[in-house]
Amino acid sequence: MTQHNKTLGEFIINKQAEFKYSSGELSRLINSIRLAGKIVNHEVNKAGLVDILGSAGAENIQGETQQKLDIYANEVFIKTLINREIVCGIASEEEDDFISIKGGNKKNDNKYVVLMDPLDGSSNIDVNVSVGTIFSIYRRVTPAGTPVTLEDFLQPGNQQVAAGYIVYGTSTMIVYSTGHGVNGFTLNPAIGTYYLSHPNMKFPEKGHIYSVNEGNYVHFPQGVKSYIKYCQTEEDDRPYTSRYIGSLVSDFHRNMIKGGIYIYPNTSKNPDGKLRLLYECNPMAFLAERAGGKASNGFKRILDIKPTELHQRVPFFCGNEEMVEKAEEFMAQAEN
Ligand code: P6P
Repeated sequence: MTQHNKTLGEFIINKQAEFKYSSGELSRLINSIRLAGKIVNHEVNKAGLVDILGSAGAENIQGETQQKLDIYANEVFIKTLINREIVCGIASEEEDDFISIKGGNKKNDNKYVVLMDPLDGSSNIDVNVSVGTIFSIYRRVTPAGTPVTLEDFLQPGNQQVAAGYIVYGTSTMIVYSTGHGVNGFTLNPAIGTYYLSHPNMKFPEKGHIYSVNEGNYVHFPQGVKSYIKYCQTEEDDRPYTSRYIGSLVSDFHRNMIKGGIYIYPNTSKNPDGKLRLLYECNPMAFLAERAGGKASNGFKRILDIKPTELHQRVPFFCGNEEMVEKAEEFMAQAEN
């Protein structure tokens, strides 16, 4: 990557010029996520060296033992967003309830709410496997100047104004969309600057990778079992390759670049699936569709699901449009 690539800051300024009515708040919001990502990246990259590993003992609302980096990342993103006085509300996987935020003038007159999974895949931290931050941005729907309510967070994913992720991997990247195309920026840690490295990201026409935790096979619905057998059958361009990192951001990122499908279905253990609709599935579905892919719960477009709870879970099928549609075919057949 040559250093004359556009920086994220230059890209945001250019993009803002395209939105002539933009107040610049969304740009400032993306910028604050950029900063928080750099701070978290610094800790994630040295996690093996300092005593920040291992569980902090507390449990989050998901009943999962929180890794110390989970808590740290959550605090960094919340503090950065509050300090920049850009959002009027935040919901996080690590927070039982949403947070209402007053602006500098002690009023709730900012217009955006952010939903996030501050450190997805955190169970991989101790084994040095890449993890990520996922974020989703909406305009508030309740009156400006009043405290946000749950209604501002329970919007369908088709109302998102922006979404993205930061992947803390062999290199740190921020990948996001404000609705027109998906762009990836790679951090040059030596100077703390993100450079446009993956412009206009699109799923390849064909995908040959399927990502699912086959250890749960016996608990899968019949449609998923049939689709997995289809992927493994020697016919046409199959068998496909199985790749599953156990970190949604990493599996999604690889599949968007190389072509593939990620599935986390409902199982007898997790009857609604494991992934959370608001701050995992909706933002990834927003990106997938703008990269020419598809995302559903096996039957219905993820972005059209009307949320009913902050931490609700949904089955998740996401990736190449052709692969998701084939999986949906098997799901429909199994229903009939
Ligand atoms: P399992 C991480 O906890 C996560 O939410 C996703 O990032 C990941 O794809 C999935 O859960 C892994 O779950 O049950 O296969 O370990």
